[in-house]
Amino acid sequence: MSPAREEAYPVPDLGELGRRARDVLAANDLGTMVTAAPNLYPHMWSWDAAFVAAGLSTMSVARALQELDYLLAAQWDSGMIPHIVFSDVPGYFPDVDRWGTRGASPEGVKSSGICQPPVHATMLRRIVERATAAGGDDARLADGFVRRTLPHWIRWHAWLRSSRGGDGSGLLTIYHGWESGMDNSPRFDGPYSRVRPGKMEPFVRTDTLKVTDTSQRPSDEEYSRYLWLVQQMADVRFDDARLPEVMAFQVKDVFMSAIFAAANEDLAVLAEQFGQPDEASRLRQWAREFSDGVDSTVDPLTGLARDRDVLTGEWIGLPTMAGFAPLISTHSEQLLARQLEILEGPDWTGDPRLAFPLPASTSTTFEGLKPRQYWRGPVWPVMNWYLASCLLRRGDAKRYGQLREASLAQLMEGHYAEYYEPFTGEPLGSMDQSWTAAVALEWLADPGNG
Ligand code: 9WN
Repeated sequence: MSPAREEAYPVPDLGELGRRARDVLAANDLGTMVTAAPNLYPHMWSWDAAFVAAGLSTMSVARALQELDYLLAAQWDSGMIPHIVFSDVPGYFPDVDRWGTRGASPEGVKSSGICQPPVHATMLRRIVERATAAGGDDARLADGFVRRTLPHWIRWHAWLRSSRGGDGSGLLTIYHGWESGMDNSPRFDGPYSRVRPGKMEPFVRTDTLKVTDTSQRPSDEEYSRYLWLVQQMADVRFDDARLPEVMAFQVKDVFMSAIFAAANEDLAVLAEQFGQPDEASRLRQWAREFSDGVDSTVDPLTGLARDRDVLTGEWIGLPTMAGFAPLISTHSEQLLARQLEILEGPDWTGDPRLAFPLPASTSTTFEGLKPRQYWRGPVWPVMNWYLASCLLRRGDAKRYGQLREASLAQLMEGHYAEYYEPFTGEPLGSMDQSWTAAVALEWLADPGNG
């Protein structure tokens, strides 16, 4: 790090950061679930819940497992884990009625009808390791939890593999940008441009009542496409088999596929530990299949991984964070080295204009960069922690340590914001985002030096 950078980094007050993170999670906790954020997202989101559970486990393994249990209770008969489990708090749109999932979801479950990236098994493995190291009640609880829930996590992975990745490409298909978790990323501009909303119920958004600077959120036109896709699914009663025929948006999501590859590996470790060697070997096969699938998308010119529009067959090779999918899942040392070089180069963390040397959601030199708008440029703390934790798993304590230092310095500004402006470090979106607080606790709990 340059001397100027060095100076810009105050030594973080870890105690204060940790206390604030705990306060955010406690305040967002409804008792049954930790909502993704107060006001803006008053429900449980699938991948948020997994990150939140990891953060919670630094304080209470029991509370962390309860969070995962609550999510699992909403699992559909097909094996899908829905992207939202609704609380009774009003004020989020689209709500369960607009989703039209009643009858398709299990009796008594109030959920959306799509999924999100499968980070759960990876977070569960983390929690189990933490609990095992602590011993005593924590270890016993985690042991019982894995024994009881392993079949459900395996069913989730089996559903992803068969319903979304059964074509042998080693890549998962998404039918809505919300499934990627990176809703309005420029990755999806091409596919969305071909979604032509038909006749549907009028709607009133609630997000822009809460984040009143509308430049930070997707546009109304984007929302009408999001809602049209929900309607297309509801029209076929969320029948997985019919989605390929009817959906106007179908993308092979490379980042989600990499997450799936890593999660299969983690679930295989748990299956092995818990006496299920046959399941472990099936999961390892999927891990390999999807890690190869991700590698196969890399553009030899840019070195970045690409999505693919299923309906047109076109590659989507924009410089977004998804291009670094191989950092999560590749077995190729050569590809890993190339990706790290790009990551640390002038288009990403090496851009001297950055407030902190952290990867943004798109390259900072991308012509379509919108530094304040959601997934079109801001820095997302949760993504940085996830990528860093993947590097640490590979034994790269040095880079983990650098990302940790920069991430903690970023969070010193006093909020746990959903996302940050890359050049000024201004907090944006929700100011009390649960997963941001959760990953702060993870950074604090794990200095990464073993
Ligand atoms: C739609 C909850 C979720 C995250 C997503 C993020 C955002 C929802 C929204 O908030 O999406 O699912 O209403 O904008 O894009 O990654 O899980 O934090």
